[in-house]
Amino acid sequence: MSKIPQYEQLIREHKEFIQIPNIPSQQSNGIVQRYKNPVVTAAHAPLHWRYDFNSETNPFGLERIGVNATFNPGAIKWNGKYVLAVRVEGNDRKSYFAMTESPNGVDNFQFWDKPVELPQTEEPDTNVYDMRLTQHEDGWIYGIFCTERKDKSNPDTSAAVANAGIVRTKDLLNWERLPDLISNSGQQRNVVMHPEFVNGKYALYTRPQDGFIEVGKGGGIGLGYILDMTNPVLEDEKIINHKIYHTVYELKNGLGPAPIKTEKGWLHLAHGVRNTAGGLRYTLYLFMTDLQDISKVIHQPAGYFMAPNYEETVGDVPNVLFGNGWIKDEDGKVFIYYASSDTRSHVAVSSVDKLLDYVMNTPQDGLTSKASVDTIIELINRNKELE
Ligand code: M1P
Repeated sequence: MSKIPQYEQLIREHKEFIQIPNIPSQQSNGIVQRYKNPVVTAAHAPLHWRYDFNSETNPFGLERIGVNATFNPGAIKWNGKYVLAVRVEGNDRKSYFAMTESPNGVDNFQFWDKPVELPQTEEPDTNVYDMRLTQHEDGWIYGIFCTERKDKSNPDTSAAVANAGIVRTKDLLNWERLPDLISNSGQQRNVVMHPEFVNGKYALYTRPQDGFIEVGKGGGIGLGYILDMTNPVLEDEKIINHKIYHTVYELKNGLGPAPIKTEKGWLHLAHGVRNTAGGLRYTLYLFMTDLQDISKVIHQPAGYFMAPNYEETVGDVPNVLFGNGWIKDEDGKVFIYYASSDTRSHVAVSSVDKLLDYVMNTPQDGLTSKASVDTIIELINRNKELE
């Protein structure tokens, strides 16, 4: 048996591509430092997932199984490596999870040998995406993701039901599937586990919606509690961070990854969505909740801290930044992993100190143009006192 003639060249070029060093991009607002290249793209997907290397069964050396996009990664520091649980989407539109790791968090991301083989419940998932990883104090690493299935009660071929699928692991290799979330909402996406027990219970952030696409009356970031993750019945779900008219989270408001604990409060990364003539616009924003009462928002700067830049607006679903993974290093550095336009994954680097300063000292949204101008005038006057 011989390998396809292109084999050596494909392998060499793929290796060279993965090893391209990443460098900080030139512009920075001081809050985060973006990097020039995306960290994970479809071209990073291993060749042995895509090509049949046997020249007898693949005489033309064609790519057999295409990868369309690599986005919305969950993130965790594991054995000293920066590990992402990437949403890999095939040309067939199905998403699956695959782990990829980097030695430094900004480049050289290499996929593990095989994609995650996700155990199924009695009702198989049609599509899975957007895993949030939480290293919980109970000793497990939980992965909570969206499981999507056809809405059998609706004849429309695109009618779907979204719920939170739950897995847990101790090594990121062997995953135990738990039952899907049991909640009062018809649609649950963007479910994230808090890393600590709250009054002996698991705490989960949610984003209930009335319909798969339509948000309806529901929405905003919810918080509820579960006694036993093997029977995940969500209790006391309440919205702690609402959708608000004429803000960046007017249409949808959902949490990204599990919050980072700081001495000032729990730091949250979230996405806000608004509608425009050009479709939905997803931006990233930050807020902080109280260390003792995690349902209490204590700081929320106005608007976004990251929105799609020109290059990031281009992709399968334009004008989207989505972030569901970040890693805090021991020295306080924070690696924010986010995806642009449902196409590729990026990193932006900051620090706990900078993010705290941003969250605690940026004016909040006054909700009117007049209030925004008043805030600017107040800053101008303070600056003039320095002259
Ligand atoms: O296309 C933008 C996003 O749409 C969905 O997210 P949400 O439920 O927050 O609206 C998901 O498909 C997400 O993966 C995607 O990035």
